[in-house]
Order: sequence, then C-alpha cells, then structure tokens
Amino acid sequence: MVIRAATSSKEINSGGKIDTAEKLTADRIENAVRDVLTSTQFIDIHTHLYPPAFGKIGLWGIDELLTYHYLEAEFFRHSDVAPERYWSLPKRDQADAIWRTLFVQNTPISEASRGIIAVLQAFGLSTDSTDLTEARAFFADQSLDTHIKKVLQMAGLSTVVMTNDPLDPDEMQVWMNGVQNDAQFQPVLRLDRILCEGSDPWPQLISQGYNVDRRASPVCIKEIRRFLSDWQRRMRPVYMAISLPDTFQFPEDSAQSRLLREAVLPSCREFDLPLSLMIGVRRQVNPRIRLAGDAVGRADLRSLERLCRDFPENRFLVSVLSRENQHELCVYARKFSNLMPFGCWWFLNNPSIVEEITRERIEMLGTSFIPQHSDARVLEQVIYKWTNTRRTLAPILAQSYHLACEDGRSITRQEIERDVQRLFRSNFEKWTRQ
Ligand code: HDL
Ligand code: ZN
Repeated sequence: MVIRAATSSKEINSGGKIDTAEKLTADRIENAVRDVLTSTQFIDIHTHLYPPAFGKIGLWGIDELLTYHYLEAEFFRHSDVAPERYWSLPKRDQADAIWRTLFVQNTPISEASRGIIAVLQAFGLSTDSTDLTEARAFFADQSLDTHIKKVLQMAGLSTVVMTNDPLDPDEMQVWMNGVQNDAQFQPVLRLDRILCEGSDPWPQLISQGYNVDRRASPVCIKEIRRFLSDWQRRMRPVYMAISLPDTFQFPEDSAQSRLLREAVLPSCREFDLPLSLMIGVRRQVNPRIRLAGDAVGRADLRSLERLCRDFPENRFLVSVLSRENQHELCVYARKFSNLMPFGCWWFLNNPSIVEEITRERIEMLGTSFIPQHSDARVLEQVIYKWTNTRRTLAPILAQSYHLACEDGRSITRQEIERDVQRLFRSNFEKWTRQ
C-alpha cells in the first residue's frame, strides 16, 4: 500500500482551497487526521539505513528483506531446519527457504511477514508467487540512487537518521576515506562498543592512536573525549546513541559508568548533542539464532531518573524495550523536560502495543513526545513500517480530538497539521537543534 496524499477526503472550500482554519465537525475529524498524516513527510529518527556511499553496509532488495532477523526468528519456529544448517546456506537459499516456509506453506499474518507482502504490493509485484523470480528481477533492475529516493517518497519520509559505529571496521573505512554528506541521511555516533560490558574496543582504539585502558583511568577518560571530539568533527552526528541492557544501573562502580559520566555526557554538552538511550535488551538469550537471538527485560528506570535529574544540561532521547517500562517512562517524562520518549521499539512495534503506548503518551504528554521510528535495517522496510504507523495512529489521534471536542474544544485542520508536524518532525528538530 503506497502512501498517497488523499484527495477525495480533502475539504475544498468555495475558493477551491482547503479552509484549514475552519472548525471541523466531528464527522470530518478522522478524514482530516488521515489526510494530514498521509500528506506530511516524517523524519525517521532511528534506522540502520545508509546512502549509496556506504556500499554494502546499506541493505536493500528482496533477499535482504526476507533474511531480516525478525523473519529468521519466525522461520526457526515454523521450519525444522536447524539454525546451524540455515547459517551455512548462501543468502539466496536462506531467502528461498523463508519465502517457502512463511509465505507459501504458511499464511503471512505476522507483523513482519505482512510487511513483505505490503512492500511487494507497493511495487505492483505479485504477493503470492511460489518463488522469488519476479521479485528478484524487479530489484535487480533498480538503480540504487533513484530507488532510495523513490522508496523514501513512498514511505512519506524526508529524512532518515542512521546508526553509525566508528569502531565497525567497514564503516570506519568509509568515514576515514571521507564520505559525501547526504541530506536525506543524518549521522548518529553510536557508542555500544565503548560503553557496553563485554565489548573490547580497547585494542582498536589504541591502534587508532588513543591512549586508553580498560580501567577508564583519568588519562583514558581524556583520550575517550578526544576520540568523541574527533568523530564529532568527522561525522557531524545529530545525536550520540547507545543501547543498554535491562540490567543497566547508573551510577555504578564500573569503567562503563565512569566513561558515561565523565566522557560521554560532558561531550554531549560540549557539542550540544542529545544522548539517545535505548534500554532493555537482553543480548543473545539464544546465540544459535544470532541477531534474532536477543530478547527483552524490564529495566530499573531509577537509573534514568538519576541521569535526568543529575545532568539537567544534558538532553536524553529515550526508548525502552519492555512493555512494562512504558508507563513509568511517561511518568518520568512528566518529571523531566530534558527527557524525550521516542518510538515503539523492536518487539513493541506491533499495532496492539503501539496503540496502548501511544494512547498513554498522548494522555500524559500531549504532543511532547516522538511516537515512532522504524528501526529499519533494509531500505524498503520503511514503506510498510510507516504505512502501519499512519494506519495505527490515525484513529488514536482522531479519538483524542473527539474527546477534546466533546469536552468543549473544537479542532481545526491547521491544529492537526501543527500537532502532526510536532510529533513527527519539530520535536526531533528542536531536540537536535536543527
Ligand atoms: O540496537 C538497536 O539499534 C536495535 O534496534 C537493534 O538493532 C535490533 O536488532 C533491531 O533491529 N531492532 O529493531
Ligand atoms: Zn536499532
């Protein structure tokens, strides 16, 4: 289903233009909401997408779409192919196996499998073929530059925000060689390798000329700040980011905690950048299924409370992975105006849960939050992820306006446009000083 500016529902006045200042009667609110959501270009504030200059790091096309770790997890449930056997297959054979199992032998009714159907439909491709011949021919025929522009236009996106890991060997090379800035792709400095337990960035940092050590000594702290300054200059990120386990505690007596307090937070203040915290992952609960092997755990958000309270000059963009943490995240957002909740992340990005989270956010925060990001890893996923977001949010937003009307406050299209701009653009632009 392709995002198109709705035309029939537009209320055209005698002058042939929409009267956006006109107070909407109740029966016209939902149409106006759908129309504004459809015709507004959003900013996708967290993805794993890349412009052509990043080469193979950027994923696109049917074989990558089908071997998405969300679908691999579902494949292992439906198939008796052992993970080890699956991993030994070439990518095309993996995609064939997933298509056959999830789309031919079973009905694609899960969120992730329906997404593939929506993408095929959006490109006018058959959605019930027994094999991938037609889809592969279509994608093979696309030139990436044009294809990216078309896909972002179909998804109703003006901009996508990347995830850039300065310690990933392939990605580091792209930055070191100097990469052309692409206005539709905004960089983010991702710090998992530095701040996550279990990672061992030190040899690589030392090889890049930084005098660091595992104890996070005062010299090391200074060197990590120099590293952050070098990469801020090279990358010009719109924020710094880290994903954290459900066990995340702050403060605690650890090198990571010292690095966060004495290097990362001061650097964010120095460069006036928000810090994105994505909290609640339980990494590799089933290593056999690799990227699909991560799970979720309820976090102790008192650590977030201490960060927001003790660092009022820092701005925090926060997404939490556990459904059980959502309500308290809203409450914390009411306590701390340097906390911006965003998205229905990963296992939460399903209509039943998106609805619950979005309704409680509107009830407690009005429009002072960022409803969604796609987390897309493969380019064409943004088509279905944003179609789903618009489809799920329209009735929720409309209902909020209906309640306001019933309580005595009428709504104009202009106000709906202002609210949607804020939710999907200006809250982020303001937070990142754009
Ligand atoms: O750490 C992250 O950015 C997460 O979004 C992971 O990439 C996760 O694997 C994912 O793809 N979630 O949608
Ligand atoms: Zn992500």
